[in-house]
Amino acid sequence: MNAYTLFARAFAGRLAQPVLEDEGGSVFTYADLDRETARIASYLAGLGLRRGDRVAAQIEKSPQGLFLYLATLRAGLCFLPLNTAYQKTEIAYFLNDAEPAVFVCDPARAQGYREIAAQARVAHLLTLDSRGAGSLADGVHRACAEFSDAVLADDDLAVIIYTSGTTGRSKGAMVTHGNLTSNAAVLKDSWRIGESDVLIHALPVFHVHGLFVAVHPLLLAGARMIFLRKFDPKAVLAAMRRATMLMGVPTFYVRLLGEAGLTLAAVSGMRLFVSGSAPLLLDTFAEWRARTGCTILERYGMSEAGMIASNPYDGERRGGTVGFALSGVSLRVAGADDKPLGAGEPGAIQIKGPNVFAGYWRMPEKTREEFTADGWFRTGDVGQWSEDGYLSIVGRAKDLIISGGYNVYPKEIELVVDAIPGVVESAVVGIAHPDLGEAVAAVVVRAKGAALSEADVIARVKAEIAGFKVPKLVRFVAELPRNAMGKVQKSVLREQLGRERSQ
Ligand code: MCA
Ligand code: AMP
Repeated sequence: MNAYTLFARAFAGRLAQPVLEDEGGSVFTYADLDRETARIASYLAGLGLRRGDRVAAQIEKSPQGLFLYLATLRAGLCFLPLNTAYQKTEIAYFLNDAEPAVFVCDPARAQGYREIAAQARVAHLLTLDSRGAGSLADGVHRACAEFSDAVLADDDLAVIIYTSGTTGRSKGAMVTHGNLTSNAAVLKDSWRIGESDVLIHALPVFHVHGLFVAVHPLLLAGARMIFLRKFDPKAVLAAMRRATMLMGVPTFYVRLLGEAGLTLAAVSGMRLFVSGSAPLLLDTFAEWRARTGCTILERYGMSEAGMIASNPYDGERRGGTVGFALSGVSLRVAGADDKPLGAGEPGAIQIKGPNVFAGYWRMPEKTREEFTADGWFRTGDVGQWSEDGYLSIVGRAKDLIISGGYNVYPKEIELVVDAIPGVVESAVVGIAHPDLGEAVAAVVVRAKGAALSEADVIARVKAEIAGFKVPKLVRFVAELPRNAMGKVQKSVLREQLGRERSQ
């Protein structure tokens, strides 16, 4: 069914209660949310949009931005959230690939995007700023405040989330209403989310973590969010006085541990800390427990499957593991022949369930490759069971760097670095980083006589692509280490860079 309809039925008895409080202290009730999403849905329908049409959005975090997303669910449109760090060439790719009918961006960027939006035949270029103002808001203002939700089936498309690929070309993961509703219900129950909960929402809302995990189960429970524009450890710490839950990437917890104010007393009202999107280091897990008396609950997910596994709410939350498969999700750790392995044997994590996406947008071949012959989705992560059934993520089969919870595919960065005049070739690897977990590093072979510095490479990449993808470190070598097959040995580079940093 329509995911919004499910949420609305759940909060129908709580319309006068607050759902969201923003940084300026404005409070929105469930009735406000229902009315504003109806207005936006009416407005979009009035533009002539039809079921399944894409609505792309690269907007700053705001309550109105969240309402825009929920309105697209109501109207049976397909939402396409885009990282605010993306630059013009990155945005042009998404617009051309997804062919949205509407693109909503920050007013300050609209002029710069006009040409690429026209080239991609986007019918409506609208704006929305961090205070909820812009041409979208102007249009919505006059729209009808009542809207009948589109009647949808579980397999109807709700969202396309772009994830980078090993070839450097991003793939759009098609997420259905059924994916959203099944995951929302399971998380609400697994983490015991109830109407008295108050979540500190400090995540970006263009990824699964901030847009789905930190919103849907709360709506289903009739709970409340303190909506912070971005993560700031001091603001999060202050919000803990009025909150019960926090969801974050490991970097949130690392940075909060750097705050002297993080004490037993500061967290006394908090009942749950959830971490995910990247591995939580055992040191962080242990230090958090020592400082706060609370045990972080680590869970595991991905854009293609929402949440997959979680440590238990009751029972032992074990550091270095992601617990058990969530209810309704089947999970196996498989060998090279796709046959399940037993405890202690590392293998490919494969999954099945109502949370698994419908495939990659207009990439049927790629979709087929990512599923086994017997229908299991290959996550690209390497896992291992403990004797008593806890799952640990012990590596990645995919060449992926996760920096502060953002995914970076080395190939994409290598293509940009290789295009810099004076570069012969490059290899991009992830190196351990105390704050971000992993940081992007580039190893570059310069052309003879080229006077290219580390700062030059960084500046050139920064001019082209999102800041979180830019190498934090660049090293020059005479040649890249290769194996007998001619493949660059990234493990050798990682080792060399690791040694250099520990000296
Ligand atoms: C910002 N910068 C980064 C990152 N974020 N560099 C590397 N990695 C990052 N993650 C750079 C900027 O380009 C900028 O560079 C400088 O840091 C300061 O930018 P600012 O925006 O102020 O950064 P910040 O506020 O310190 O952000 C760090 C952050 C943020 C709070 C950790 O990255 C964040 O909110 N991450 C959460 C990501 C997330 O939600 N992932 C979920 C994906 P310069 O100064 O050079 O310009 S969903 C997922 O993975 C699955 C489904 C799952 O399981 O959840
Ligand atoms: P994304 O493509 O942004 O959805 O990122 C999904 C990837 O994040 C997964 O395939 C994992 O590699 C990683 N991930 C998510 N949660 C965890 C976790 N708790 N521990 C380790 N890796 C994780």
